[in-house]
Amino acid sequence: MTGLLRCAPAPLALVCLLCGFLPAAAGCGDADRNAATDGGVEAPVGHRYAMAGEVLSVAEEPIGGLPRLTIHHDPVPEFRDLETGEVVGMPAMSMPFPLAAGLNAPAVGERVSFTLLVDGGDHGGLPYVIVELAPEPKGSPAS
Ligand SMILES: [Cu+2]
Repeated sequence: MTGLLRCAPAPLALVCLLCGFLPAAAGCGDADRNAATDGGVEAPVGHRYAMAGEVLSVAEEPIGGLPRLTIHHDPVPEFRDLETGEVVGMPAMSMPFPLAAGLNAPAVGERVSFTLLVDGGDHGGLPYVIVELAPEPKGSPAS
């Protein structure tokens, strides 16, 4: 299903409305390791970004079976527009993040570093999911 693999513009457009971040949110970027081809066109599958931010809230109820965090994340300058592949960056902002099964939810107020996988799937209604998460040492600079 190569259509899905193409940076999922539709679901990400929805995210745009929610949190203001560009369809680039996921970043069809340098991290494209699962490229597939569709009539000769590169169709990246999953993109990962190393991100960091402060946990603002943890939803009481899972959404779509996944814990849902709100994180104010640091800027991600390498973010790419999902449709054009152009580096557009994503500024610091607060936005919702589903947490992959098996990961422990952090405490509210904690600074965390995390890996965001954007694969256009359905992770509690969002096309991306945190797949790694760890507390960030206090005083470490935004990365
Ligand atoms: Cu964002």
